[in-house]
Amino acid sequence: MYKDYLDINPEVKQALDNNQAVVALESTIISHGMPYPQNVETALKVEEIVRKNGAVPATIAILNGRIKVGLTKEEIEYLGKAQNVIKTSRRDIPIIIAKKLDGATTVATTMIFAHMAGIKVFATGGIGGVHRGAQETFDISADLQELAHTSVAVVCAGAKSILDLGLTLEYLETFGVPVIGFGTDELPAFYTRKSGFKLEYRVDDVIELARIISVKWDLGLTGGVVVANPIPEAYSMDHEVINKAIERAVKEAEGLGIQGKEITPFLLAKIKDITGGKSLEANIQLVFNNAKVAAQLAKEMSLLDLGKKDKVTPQFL
Ligand code: PSU
Ligand code: MN
Repeated sequence: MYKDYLDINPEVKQALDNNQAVVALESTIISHGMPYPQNVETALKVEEIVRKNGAVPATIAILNGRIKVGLTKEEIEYLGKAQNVIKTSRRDIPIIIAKKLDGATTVATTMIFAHMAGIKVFATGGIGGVHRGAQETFDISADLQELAHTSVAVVCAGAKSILDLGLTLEYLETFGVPVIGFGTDELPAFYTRKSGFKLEYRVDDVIELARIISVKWDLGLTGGVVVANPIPEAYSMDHEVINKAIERAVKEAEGLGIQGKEITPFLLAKIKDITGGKSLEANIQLVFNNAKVAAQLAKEMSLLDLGKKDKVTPQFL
């Protein structure tokens, strides 16, 4: 039974039992997405922002083979420094747990564990997607299949143009995943507010967002929702600068033959070097902004749930 493997932090447990707002946070961004010490500083600040906006943060990881929903400060510090933490997507979970290893959860895995714990809203930086050249490499992030099946709303700043954004949107459409622009008509491209890809739906406030997500799950339409929340104007990067950096990083990765799960961390680190650290600053700021919106959304969702006769939200079995 999944509960045998799961440790829910007491504060998170209490909030969930009392139908209070909780926001899930991932840990691959800590161990593989940002360098130390900015990774730890950012993770702690994100938790603070979630609290300020009325929700309880639950950073998720696997530690010594236990699924942890809600990490302590010390555990976040450990994840940020340790060298042997394994980037854990859906396929990796059973091995990491059975071997009692440490695993940092990707978007896919964070969604799975959030859903197990009963958390409906998750804030991150960017989701994985269909990689450029996937027609040949088949490199499509497991995040997309998770969004297809697991009922958690993911607040992100869109996806990086290290991915093929057009194909990523097509994939999400095929699998019935709503992509909603929060205050935007376009899919944001992580470091920039615009990507050139129009979205079908735009919502400007969290109340309407909560209603839409709630309707989906009330109807038994299981699966995730992507809330695409653009980076604040003040921190968004120059299109040309960031696109050139991405092109260069992608070429280098190809030249070095980097593949599979190593690609995203490699590109993130390369882009940071090429932009002299500017991409990291943008990355940090957009995560803060997503944490704020996610907390406000989680609050609205819990208010809506209070008014419901039956809790028909799909539960993990
Ligand atoms: N995008 C980022 N930072 C990250 C990731 C994506 O800007 O740290 C991580 C997330 O955890 C995401 C994962 O789920 O990379 C996707 O990796 P892959 O493409 O190997 O599935
Ligand atoms: Mn991949």
